[in-house]
Amino acid sequence: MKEIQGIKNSKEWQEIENKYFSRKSGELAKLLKDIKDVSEDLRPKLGAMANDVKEEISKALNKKKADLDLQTETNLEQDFIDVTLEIEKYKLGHLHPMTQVQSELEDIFKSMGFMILDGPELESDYYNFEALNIPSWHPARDAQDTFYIDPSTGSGKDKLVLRTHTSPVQIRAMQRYGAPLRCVVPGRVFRNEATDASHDHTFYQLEGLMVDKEISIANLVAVMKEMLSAIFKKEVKVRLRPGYFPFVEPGFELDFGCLICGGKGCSVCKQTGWIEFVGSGLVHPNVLKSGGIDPAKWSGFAFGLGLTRLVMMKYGIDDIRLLQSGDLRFLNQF
Ligand code: FA5
Repeated sequence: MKEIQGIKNSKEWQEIENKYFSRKSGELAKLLKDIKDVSEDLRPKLGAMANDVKEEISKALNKKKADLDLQTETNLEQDFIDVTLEIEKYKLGHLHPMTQVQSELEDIFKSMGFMILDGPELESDYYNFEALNIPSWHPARDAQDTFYIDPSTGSGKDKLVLRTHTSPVQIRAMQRYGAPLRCVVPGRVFRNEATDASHDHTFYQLEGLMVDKEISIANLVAVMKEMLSAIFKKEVKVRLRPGYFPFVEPGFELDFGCLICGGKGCSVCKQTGWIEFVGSGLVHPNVLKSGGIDPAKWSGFAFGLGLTRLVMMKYGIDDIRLLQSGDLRFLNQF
């Protein structure tokens, strides 16, 4: 009885109840088992006593349990928490505007049957230049001021570069999937640029490649138009002009009418009213060969668009460097 009086919580209550009432090891079970060993004339008396004791303990335990339950209820009342009260909400972040536009573009190209591919940012000189018809002596190398990596850090044979464009993935894709082929490759590229409002040293491009039978410039223009109207959902002025890239023939540059100044001239378009947006053209036969595809049977178009500049035009961002700045006052606006 003293033990039961001393119980302070339901855990202790359970321990005491086990101690006496456990079927296997409880004190009462042991006691009742031992009764069969006493002499026959004592047995009924002892049996009756044991039952009385059992009942008394059981009653005391039940009473204690009722007291404890009551106490718990009182505690609950004292510790009342209003779960319907407003709590401070977690501040959720959101996707970077670059990522948002990239996903939108991926959806548009997927709907036209293009695969989305990826390639290494640390690329070999071979894939970044040689395989794209730009040998080491070619003046076109000067157009993409390159971060070369110390050759002693590479595997030795191949010079490594931070890729200057997403075009090396054209070769990787052709080697891997052969023809026919439709893919786009969004990704980060690097150039040793003197930065300004429309040039950064680290920016994003989206490469496109389609290889099939009798591909022409008409296919290229159709895909460009489809993409631009899906992304801007409004009329955007574009102009196509001849452009030189050793990996296409013929080659074109496509420009936007600057949406920051409406074509009047500003620091983003360098007062010209136009922004260089995409390099493109029909894939050069040498490039198809590097990719293991027979140029006598297949032809293709390719383009490399400035994803970062597209984001600038879509949202009216007047300095490209804001996009990589990590400045929350800027990022929270999207
Ligand atoms: C290339 O990089 C070619 N690989 C594109 C290409 C692909 C041509 C397939 C033909 C076929 P270019 O250097 O012009 O081309 O860059 C392509 C686009 O990237 C430019 O039109 C521009 O929108 C963007 N761009 C270039 N340099 C920068 C820079 N420093 N900062 C931001 N965007 C840039």
